Amino acid sequence: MKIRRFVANNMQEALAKVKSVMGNDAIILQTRRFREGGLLGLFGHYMVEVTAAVDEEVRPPKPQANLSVPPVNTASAASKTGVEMDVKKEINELKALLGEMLDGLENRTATAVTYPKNFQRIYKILIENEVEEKLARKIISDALESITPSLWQDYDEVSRTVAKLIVEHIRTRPIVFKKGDEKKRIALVGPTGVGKTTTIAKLAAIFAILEKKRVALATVDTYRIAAVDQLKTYADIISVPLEVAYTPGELGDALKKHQDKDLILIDTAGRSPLNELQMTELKSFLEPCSEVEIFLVLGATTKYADLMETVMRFSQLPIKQLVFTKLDETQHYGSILNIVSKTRKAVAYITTGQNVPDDIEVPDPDKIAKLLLQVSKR
Ligand SMILES: Nc1nc2c(ncn2[C@@H]2O[C@H](COP(=O)(O)OP(=O)(O)OP(=O)(O)O)[C@@H](O)[C@H]2O)c(=O)[nH]1
Ligand SMILES: [Mg+2]
Repeated sequence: MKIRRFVANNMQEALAKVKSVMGNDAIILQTRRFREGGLLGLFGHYMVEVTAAVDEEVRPPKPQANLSVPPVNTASAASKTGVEMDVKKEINELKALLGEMLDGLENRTATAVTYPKNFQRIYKILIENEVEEKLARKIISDALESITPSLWQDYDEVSRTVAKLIVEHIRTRPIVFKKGDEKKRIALVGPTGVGKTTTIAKLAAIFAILEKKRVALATVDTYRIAAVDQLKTYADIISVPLEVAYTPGELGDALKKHQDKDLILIDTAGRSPLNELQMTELKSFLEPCSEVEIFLVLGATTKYADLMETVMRFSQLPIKQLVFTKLDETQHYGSILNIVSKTRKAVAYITTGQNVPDDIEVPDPDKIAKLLLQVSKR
């Protein structure tokens, strides 16, 4: 880790210097305002000092053409004294800085960085809510940059700004019929047991009953009798047809048979993202159907690393949107933010329980941001 201090006339200038020398990954460790010039500390003007750090392997500082130091003329007593004083001053400043940083270290809990108070508090909440460390730092650094230092003491202002930055990461795109004659074919894919079939039942009920669309269901999950039965039960209750496709050809036939329908929802068998054979088979069903949009269903309770692995494996398919299930089973919504910011995919729906059709919502980015800024009840 490389640590450097930057002095400038104002915060914007100082942060611009940090960015240009240390890059976007730099972390602000410390900021301070001090009076320079004047007499006995009076009548000077304020300067801003920012101490920033960056992982050396991330981006080494660019060589600065104008930073070459003129050779010191050791023969000149006057200039030697000047240099000595400068060095002493520098050492004293570094000592003071080190002291402050060590204080910060003692106050630290699980976090590795110290930001100004309110930012540090919010950073900690984000980490507790399982926002990935790098993303949390980026959000906090962006917030530091966009709030004028005079408002840094205002917790609500900092929290509002961070919420706005979080919201920018979350795009939502539910199923919407823009034109009257628009047709949608949607397949839900995802790991075993995340809630694909239940979500299909919820969507079928909403569109068939509430939105009065013509809906059909199809399933390619034919490995277990129970899987077909589960969907058949929902299809009967909602009064929509269900097609069971044992081969890719049969899925094509089912889509053709129901070409008059506004919406066809296709259920698939839970696939272990680690099983290549299962993935290849799933691909063989969906690849020939170019009109089918694929939604990847992810459990909000799944560990971030496993979610990333799942997203990576399922990227063999053209994933259009994401669905997050089981939000009712977690208080830590960080993984949603982590995944959407990494994949840049929109979220179509979130589900919040087992009740069909009630427990499904179009995500509200403001609500997610608010939840992410709440102190965990754990
Ligand atoms: N708490 C909670 N449970 C849910 C939610 N969605 C689905 N479930 C439950 O999760 C379990 C599995 O749901 P399914 O819909 O069968 O999951 P699936 O992805 O189709 O499973 P496979 O077909 O076996 O891969 C069931 O007990 C559902 O009731 C949700 O939002 N919250
Ligand atoms: Mg299922």
